[in-house]
Amino acid sequence: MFDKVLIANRGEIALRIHRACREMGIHTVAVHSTADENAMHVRLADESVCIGPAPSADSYLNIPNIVSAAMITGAEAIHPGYGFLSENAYFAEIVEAHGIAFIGPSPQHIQTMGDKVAAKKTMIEAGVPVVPGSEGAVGSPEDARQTAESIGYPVLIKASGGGGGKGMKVAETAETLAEQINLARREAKANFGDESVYLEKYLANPRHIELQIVADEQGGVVHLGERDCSLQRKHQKVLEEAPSPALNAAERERLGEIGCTAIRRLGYRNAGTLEFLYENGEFYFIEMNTRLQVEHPVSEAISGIDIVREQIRIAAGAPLSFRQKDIDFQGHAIECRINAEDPATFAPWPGRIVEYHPPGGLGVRVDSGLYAGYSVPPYYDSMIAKLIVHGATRNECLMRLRRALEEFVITGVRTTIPLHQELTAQSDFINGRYDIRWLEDYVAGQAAV
Ligand code: MV4
Repeated sequence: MFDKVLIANRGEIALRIHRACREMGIHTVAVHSTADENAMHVRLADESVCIGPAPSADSYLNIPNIVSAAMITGAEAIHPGYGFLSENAYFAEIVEAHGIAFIGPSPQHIQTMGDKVAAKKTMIEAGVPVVPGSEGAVGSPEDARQTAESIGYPVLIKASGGGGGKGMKVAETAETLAEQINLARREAKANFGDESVYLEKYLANPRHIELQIVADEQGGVVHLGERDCSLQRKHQKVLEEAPSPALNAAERERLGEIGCTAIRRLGYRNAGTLEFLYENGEFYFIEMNTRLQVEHPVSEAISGIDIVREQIRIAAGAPLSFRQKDIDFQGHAIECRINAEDPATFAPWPGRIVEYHPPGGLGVRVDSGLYAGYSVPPYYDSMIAKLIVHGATRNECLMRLRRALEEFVITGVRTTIPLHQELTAQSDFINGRYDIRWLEDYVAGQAAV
């Protein structure tokens, strides 16, 4: 096992990784920008190295500085967390070229899944159902027109280099296809430096359901169940739950089978997430995330598995410490992402935390680097805490969540806690009746009142 791990991230996830390391007897190295010298994970880590000024491009994305920090401190492995360099194949390659273990998949798998056209092709070959669409990137306007005709309108135009919803355009009819493709190409070129796009049948009201998997170097592959991540606003997840209230036992079983079979065929290692759209009882693969995700704690809650611990073990060459049959899914879990934002307008609200009183009690977990007196810097993502609640049933979980939200005190900045209180009181949410459009519609409705 490693003796020392460098944590190439900040905020709650840096703290989360530190905690897993500590429990494994592993020393930690925190790296931080000048804006984060007072961060909780920096205080707790065994060592810390300043890697640059506040802007991410100069610090958390600064590969030479991060690799140098690992070399100087003698770290044997780097955990990239999520965001920043976590899905940068070049970073993974550089890290490995310096004799340091990258706690994640191989650079090749990161590369393939980062190219959405290649990812889809790979998944088709691995027997995974995908959204009907073009075979690879579209060519000439005539080729696109024919493909769209055979898929049927409306069609969605997606960027090969995209993901996360950037550069998507809908063509309702043949008349607007060429124009929408041009718009999508221009956006794709500007955002990803790659103007290739592909077409998919546009699904009107799907749910977003993703499968968490972990895989070791010895061919062990286990899924930790699905998460329903349909409650999103502007492609930012707001609340996630596991299991999905939309699936029955047979559908759940089928999803697990599809996912594990594919991961085995791919020879993928470490933690990963297969993203699907789910509509009318069918799953359609859209993308794969080759990193630890923000919402991983809901899977930990229902499976009892420490995903970060497994990631570290896998990177050190150890086999998974369990098989699929050892996983005994228990109850229901919900995560609320708490952002330093105005709860109505979502305007970022950085500033100094005056009071901080997180909720506690049975089945309540708070992942956060906050403390009274801490200043939320304006340079990074506005998520400041995650509240994860676990209960024997969805109803118990929901009652517990409302109780925990009521206890949560954060003053000095505005937060999205009131939004979660409203959301968890809505009958559609209570009944599990929501799709990927629901939250956006709800927010628009509230703004109109
Ligand atoms: C789609 C879709 C409808 N039909 N693909 C958005 C982000 C990217 N990961 C994929 N996305 C979508 N792909 C087809 N063929 C609708 C979305 C989508 C969405 C997906 C998941 C969660 C929230 C969403 C919000 C808007 C659009």
